[in-house]
Amino acid sequence: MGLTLTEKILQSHLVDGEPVKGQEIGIRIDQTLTQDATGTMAYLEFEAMGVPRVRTERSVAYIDHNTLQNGFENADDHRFIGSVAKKHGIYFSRPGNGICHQVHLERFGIPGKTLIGSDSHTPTGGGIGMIAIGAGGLDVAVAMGGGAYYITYPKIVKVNLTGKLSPWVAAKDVILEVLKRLSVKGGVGKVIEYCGEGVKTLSVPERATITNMGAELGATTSIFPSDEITKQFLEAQGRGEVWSEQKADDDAVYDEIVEINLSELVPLAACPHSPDNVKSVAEIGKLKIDQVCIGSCTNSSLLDMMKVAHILKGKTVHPDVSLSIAPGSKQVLNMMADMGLLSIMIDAGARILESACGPCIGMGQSPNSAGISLRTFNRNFLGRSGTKDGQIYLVSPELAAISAVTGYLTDPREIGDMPEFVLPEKFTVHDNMIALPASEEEADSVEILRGPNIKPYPETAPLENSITAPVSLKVEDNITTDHIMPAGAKILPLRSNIPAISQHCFTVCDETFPTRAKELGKSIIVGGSNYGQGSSREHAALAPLYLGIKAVLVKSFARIHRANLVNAGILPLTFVNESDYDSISQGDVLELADIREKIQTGQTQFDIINQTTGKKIPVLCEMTGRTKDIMLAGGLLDYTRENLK
Ligand code: MIC
Ligand code: SF4
Repeated sequence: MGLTLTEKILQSHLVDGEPVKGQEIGIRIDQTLTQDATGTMAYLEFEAMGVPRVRTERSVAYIDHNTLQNGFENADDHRFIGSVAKKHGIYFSRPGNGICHQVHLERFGIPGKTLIGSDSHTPTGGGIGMIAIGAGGLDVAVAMGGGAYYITYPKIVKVNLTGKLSPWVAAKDVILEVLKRLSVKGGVGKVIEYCGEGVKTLSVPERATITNMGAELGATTSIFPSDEITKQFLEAQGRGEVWSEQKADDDAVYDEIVEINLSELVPLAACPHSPDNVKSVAEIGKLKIDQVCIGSCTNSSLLDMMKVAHILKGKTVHPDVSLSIAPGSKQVLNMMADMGLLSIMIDAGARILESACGPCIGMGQSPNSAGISLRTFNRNFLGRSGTKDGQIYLVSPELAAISAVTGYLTDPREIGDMPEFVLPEKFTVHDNMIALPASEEEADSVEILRGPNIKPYPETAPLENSITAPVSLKVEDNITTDHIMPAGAKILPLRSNIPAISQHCFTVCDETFPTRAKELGKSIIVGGSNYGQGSSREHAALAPLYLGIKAVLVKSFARIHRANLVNAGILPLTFVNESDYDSISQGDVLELADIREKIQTGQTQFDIINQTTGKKIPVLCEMTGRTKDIMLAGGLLDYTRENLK
């Protein structure tokens, strides 16, 4: 029986476990990436492990999220990360060099290799045939130290692409179509592998848009084969030598097959407030807009910018609309300048932003009250834009650009003929904003620069034998990490200070939560299905840890967040009967008797008692050998320290 591409790469990197679907495996990690918003914590954790030099083939630290610097905090974090990188053998992509995923694809990604990154959009690397997975910062720290990365051996979904995109229909519409069909939960436990004749019609940046936003499916990752088109892209980056062909066997067997005829797709938009709330432009109708933002790791490639410039040429942004454009990397911005694209955009009235995440993570450009904003980004969760009642639609750059001109949500096919957009044969390569690490001899003398806002990892303790604690918060289905630990210009600077950032935990849902949880000392959160979807931020586990959360009981978890809870030593429990969710109210006291013993002896299903109502509630707590030991130790940091001894 033939193998899928995913299986080939996973099996060639297998260091622990058996390749059996649903079982935990450990894989060797070739490359890691971090960004600054999760990186400070990841490097504090790496330091705490006491490993002098990274043991990966390539580790890169990017500064792209917190670049607003409206206070000393972000700049201090940048300096800290830069100094850690220099000392410990990590390449450092300086602020201004671009968004981690865009730069990594351009300058570091290698087909057939494994990459984990402390950012949920790390699967962008799947666009060149890597197994690239988003993970918590602590998992990345462990991988930098040479440790394996653990995932559930995934089911594999084949997305069979046929046909060719019609003019002005974009790669973004492909992933929006997949989201429409599979939903934000549809990818959990799965890798999405793109195959079929249609693959050959898509360039690397288009493939990367699709794998990037595959994160919104809840998938472990997404991957395209590495073929002649990948080769050309890498050659144009001056990196042809790292290319290899990567593809599935012809007789590979998949768990599910999704058929997409590219020729049949139409321009789509994800409506507020979920990436899977997808409608066609025709269905949405004539929608007056206030803002357009072009950029983010999903759609900020040179190809995207070429299309946008073509549409804006000789036009003026509509008087009622604000248009911002953030090119994905220094390379993209530089080439836009050389090719004259930048002056077209400036002339049309676009507000050019630095190459960084910017508005995508609420770092500026929040829309007006109840403002309607079209964004080429990947997430439109409630409040993420920084305006609580902002109405965010996720669209392609083509649709965004034409709508900025008309002032209404506009079908880009109205533009008329589409020229062929061809990527340059050679990109401008100048890696002068990537600082190299110190040599091993010099490393000892590199001083780590710590700012006053950088506080250590919160205290953990081994799992108690029994836990009796009240429910401090009950929330609904599809809670995102943006609910649990909001981002934005005010809160992001606190990413390296858990006590301070905890004061914002869950405030989107309930402003009184942080104070209440702290007063209770220890407590439990109850939630619905797909709890913790979205970002990889481990702060969504570390802030609850600091606030005394001992367990989270939900209908189901999103993958990265569940792993982050275990890493933080917080018990992840799921209801055996989802209907029991209704039997618990906020304030009820739950008793988890002999929990340590149960986990130690490998019990995966047991009853907990709602002391307030007297009801017995069966719950699942599935822990494999390694996760069990992590839980008992009080989290991954303690576990790793014990195992490094
Ligand atoms: C995001 O898009 O939500 C982020 C900000 O990039 C996060 C990481 C973070 O919270 O720092 C992600 O996707 O993992
Ligand atoms: Fe940055 Fe937005 Fe991409 Fe996250 S999704 S890495 S915030 S650009």
